[in-house]
Amino acid sequence: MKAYTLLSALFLFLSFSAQGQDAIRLNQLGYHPQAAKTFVVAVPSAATTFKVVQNGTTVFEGTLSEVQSWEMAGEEVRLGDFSEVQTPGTYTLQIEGVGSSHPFEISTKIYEELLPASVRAYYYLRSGTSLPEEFAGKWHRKAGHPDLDVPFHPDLNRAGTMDSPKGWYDAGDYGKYVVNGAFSVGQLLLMHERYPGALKDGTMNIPESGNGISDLLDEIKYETDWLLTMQDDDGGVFHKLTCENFVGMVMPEEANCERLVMAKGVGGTLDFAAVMAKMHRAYGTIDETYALQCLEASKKAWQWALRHPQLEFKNPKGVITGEYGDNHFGEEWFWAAAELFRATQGEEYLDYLKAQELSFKYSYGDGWRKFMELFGVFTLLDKDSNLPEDLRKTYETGLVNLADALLEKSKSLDYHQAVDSYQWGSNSDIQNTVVVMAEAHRIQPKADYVWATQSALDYLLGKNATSYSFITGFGSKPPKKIHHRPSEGDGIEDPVPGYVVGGPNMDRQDSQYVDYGKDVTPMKAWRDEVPSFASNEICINWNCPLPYVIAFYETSLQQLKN
Ligand code: 9MR
Repeated sequence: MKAYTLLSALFLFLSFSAQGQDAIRLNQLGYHPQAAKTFVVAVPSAATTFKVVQNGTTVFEGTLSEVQSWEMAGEEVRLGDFSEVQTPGTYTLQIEGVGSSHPFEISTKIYEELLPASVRAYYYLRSGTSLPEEFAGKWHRKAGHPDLDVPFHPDLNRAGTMDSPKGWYDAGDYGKYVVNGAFSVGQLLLMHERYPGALKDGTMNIPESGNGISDLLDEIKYETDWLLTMQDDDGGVFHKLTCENFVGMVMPEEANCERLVMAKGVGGTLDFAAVMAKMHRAYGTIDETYALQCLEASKKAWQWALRHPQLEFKNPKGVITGEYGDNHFGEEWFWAAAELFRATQGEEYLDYLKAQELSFKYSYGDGWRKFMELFGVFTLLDKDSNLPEDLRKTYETGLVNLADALLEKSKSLDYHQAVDSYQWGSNSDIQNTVVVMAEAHRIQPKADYVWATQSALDYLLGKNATSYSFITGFGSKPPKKIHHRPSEGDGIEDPVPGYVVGGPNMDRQDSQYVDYGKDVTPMKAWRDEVPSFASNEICINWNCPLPYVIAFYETSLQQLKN
């Protein structure tokens, strides 16, 4: 009887603390001492106050806001702020009738591990190589997909085969797609340009660590080496290398469906042109031969695009792996012209830029199709880009206006994110809205851009409508059941760390396999379930803003302090 009473008391205690941990939404990693420290209580009790507690002692008492109704989240919430607490240490929040939050840190080292992990995540996606334990820890694995002698899809009517080794797997699947590979390389190179010292040699424990070159650049080169193989002799770039269909949730070496090289398209070719010109700049002083090879490849791709300005890639009949399809190439033309102009100062590229009118709109969903126009702007607004003054003014105004519009939006929307449409990969939209603000900050610094960036990080790490951290291996309640073949196939409980999952997706294209419940709201349309390819997959273009966002946040927070 006694044991029974004790057990039920323990059960009550555990469910009470689980309730508090689910209801109190905060950054599960914690906060920098001088950060804005805000949280949300999603099951408002009558309580109007909260406590910050350390080792059983209350160090701060604060007042909760009035109840607010958040429609996209589908919640009644109260908000709290304990920015005044600045002493490093481990704390919890406590609210009467609700319970206790996850423990969190106040520390200057909050993002110390996540920054390199967000790029090491690409190492784990390397195709065509084994991942030895020395680098991959418990997620070590055999090599898969050497991608030598790969045949062409029958629609190409082309005899022979092609060698196309290396590169990263795109996502939870084992395909390699030029559009998304180039997009991700472009954003990682932006990180390298802005914060060249953030991931220097030796910071990521990858096989190239110790070679005297930034680990970030080494990881990027694993992908650009592959991208270069995808260029045909005429300059056009094959769109993808995948099987016709997706395989089961098995390890790379067991995923043995026939891989095929698919047709060329102008979208992928222009993305390729853009990143090769960017890589040329990044590698100029490191490896001149490689840098020149990249520039030549870029120019050749541009010339091919001029000859095929409308050639759209479409999945051949019977192929259902990712399409990365597009039929509007304005953004890709602009990005390629911007990078080629920056790399060569060529008049023909400048003429092209002059003729373009940009929209300066943020389009939600499918960032890999739409965001590159802004990549072009970011590149052109660097001081040494030699951009004519009138164009510079136009781009600066467009960018700052867009950033301010997003900032305003973020103040009024649920969980203070500048996103009003939660689509496939919404966690990348959350990040890219603040990338826009971070780039605007270079022109017109504003503390609010920094706080919005922190708010995006808070969201990704637990201050959101699901109460989960959206990054594998980080936070007290991270996703465990991601749609990622090696994480499922390796038999190891913890998924491979450092991945941002797709996030809430109101379109729920996987609802045939996943029960989202009745009347699920946009910000809750996420499930930690392996079959949820539309909300819980991981993908190279969703991780690439993260190192930049962290580096921007940390650097500018430091500047605010000084
Ligand atoms: O991220 C892509 C998303 O924007 C598209 O709406 C979706 C459907 O076309 O495809 C997503 O990309 C997937 C790709 O097609 C195949 N590899 C996994 C990608 C992430 O889910």
